[in-house]
Amino acid sequence: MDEDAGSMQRMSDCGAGAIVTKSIGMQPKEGYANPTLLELEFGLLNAMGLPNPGIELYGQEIKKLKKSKTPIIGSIFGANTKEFVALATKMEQYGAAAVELNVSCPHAKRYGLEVGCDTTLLQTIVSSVKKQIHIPVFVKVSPNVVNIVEIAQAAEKGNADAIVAINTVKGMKIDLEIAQPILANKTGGYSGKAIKPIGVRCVYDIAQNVKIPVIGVGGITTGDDAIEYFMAGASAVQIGSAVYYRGPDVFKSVCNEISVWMDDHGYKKITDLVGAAHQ
Ligand code: RRO
Repeated sequence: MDEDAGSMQRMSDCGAGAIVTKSIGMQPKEGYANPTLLELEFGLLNAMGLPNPGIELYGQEIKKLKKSKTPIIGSIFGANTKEFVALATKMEQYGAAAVELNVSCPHAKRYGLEVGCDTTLLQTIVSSVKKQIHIPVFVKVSPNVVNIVEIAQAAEKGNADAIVAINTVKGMKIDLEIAQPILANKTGGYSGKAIKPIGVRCVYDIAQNVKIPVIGVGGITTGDDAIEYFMAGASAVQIGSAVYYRGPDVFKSVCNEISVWMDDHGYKKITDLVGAAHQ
């Protein structure tokens, strides 16, 4: 989603507080062959393959959307420091309110995890981007690592403004009749309800070990899910797969559900919930 102004406008109209773009790279990219997305019992499995129009063309989409006033978080992926700096600079020029460095796609050859697993490289990328632009820099980290806290700390050392946790969990679905993985790429990233406990655990661990804010994402479908992430230490949350399950009105619905829960339980501010599970 969010590869073009139309889909982003729709999310904005439906009450999203900010919009994270599809991850954008240096060149246009078609993505993997179909099948690229499967609905499984408890979530979605995707191997889209970073399809995007490339940073030059993408500027037009952001410009079309600028009228909506909803902050845009420009998600970017690169193969090296130079590419991340160039992409972030463009996103700032286009008017993005922040950039999100995607160093965590589970099936992006040369991009994604190759970058996001190397703490030294990650710190260099983040600090180089930070020196170049003036808008906040978020770093989206992967659960498919031995120690997600180390990765988040490397981003913090590079002066990241926030950590976004988590990207999808690496998975596979095999068709019994043909005895083959169904996705053309064979492996993919699992999202939706099934991964919420993994995301909550990652946010909890990261929040305990970094000083910068954490943005929680992974399986948030209801207000209760968002509150769980707040209690784990998230200051804000992102919603992706739930748009598929509940439609684009999910943003308003989740906000209303959070408000009702807070009223029922005597909470006045979201900040009173943030990190409550650590006390
Ligand atoms: O495009 C994708 O296949 C993709 C990306 Br960029 C990502 O960050 N996470 C994911 O599950 N899929």
